[in-house]
Amino acid sequence: MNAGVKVAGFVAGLGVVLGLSWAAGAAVGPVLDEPAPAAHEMSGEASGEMAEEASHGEPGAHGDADLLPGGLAVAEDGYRLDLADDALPAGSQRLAFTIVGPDGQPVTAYDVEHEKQLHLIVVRRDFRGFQHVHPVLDPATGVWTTDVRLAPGAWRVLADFVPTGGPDLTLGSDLQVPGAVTVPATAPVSRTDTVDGYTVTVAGDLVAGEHSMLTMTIARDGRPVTDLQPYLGAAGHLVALREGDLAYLHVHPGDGLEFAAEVPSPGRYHLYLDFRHDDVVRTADFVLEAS
Ligand SMILES: [Cu+2]
Repeated sequence: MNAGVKVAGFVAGLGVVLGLSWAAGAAVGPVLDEPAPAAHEMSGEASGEMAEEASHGEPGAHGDADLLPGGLAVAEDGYRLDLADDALPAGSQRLAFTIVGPDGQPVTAYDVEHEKQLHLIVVRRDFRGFQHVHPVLDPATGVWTTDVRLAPGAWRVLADFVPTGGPDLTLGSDLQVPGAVTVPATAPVSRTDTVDGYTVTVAGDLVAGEHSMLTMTIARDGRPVTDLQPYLGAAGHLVALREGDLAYLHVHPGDGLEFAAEVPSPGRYHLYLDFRHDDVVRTADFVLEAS
């Protein structure tokens, strides 16, 4: 995916059309997903999901794979996300965890997807404090560690990974941060975000159960940004979380930056776009309502 090259020549700045495939996190089998990271984004075809599901050898466990997004379960297909701490103090903290495999041992071998062995999302349940980080694995113990910034409240930790020889998984676990919590009002639908002087706008509408197109544009000082740097092998990196249960979707724009968005149900979705410019990765967030 030479997304950076394509972005540099894009007349209207960055036109990122992002594809959302809800089944990707939970139902993509190892066989079809291994040849290229791009396969991750191409799993939205119903027929493909069925084939991938069959490759698990556990069709019953994914009987509703088309409707079941990733990130809702702490364990799946014999793999479990095990946080070292169920609670951490507020502030900058070291977060540690293991992925325990079907044999009861920490998993130490992972496939690289989107340039990383594991993608970790840490976000408070009210969708504040979003962090997309890449923990470091101790290959001897299987312990992953990363630094995160925590404010008081209930947090969700989502790990997106492919154990070598296993399925593509997104597992989620709760993390409590004691302290006085100020509960903000529910964020309204928002199509524009400004971060560090960059104005990021999303166009397009989500329609539940259908392929929808989302187009992102990034501008600074009123001018389109045309020299975005690739990040994780793509022009941008999108995470979507469903309001209510924080069901998780992890996608990157693919070659040509055009994908169809597919969400499983009506309601609000919180989108987080990581983009890289002038050697800094920033995150813009949006709230869309799927009809
Ligand atoms: Cu990542």
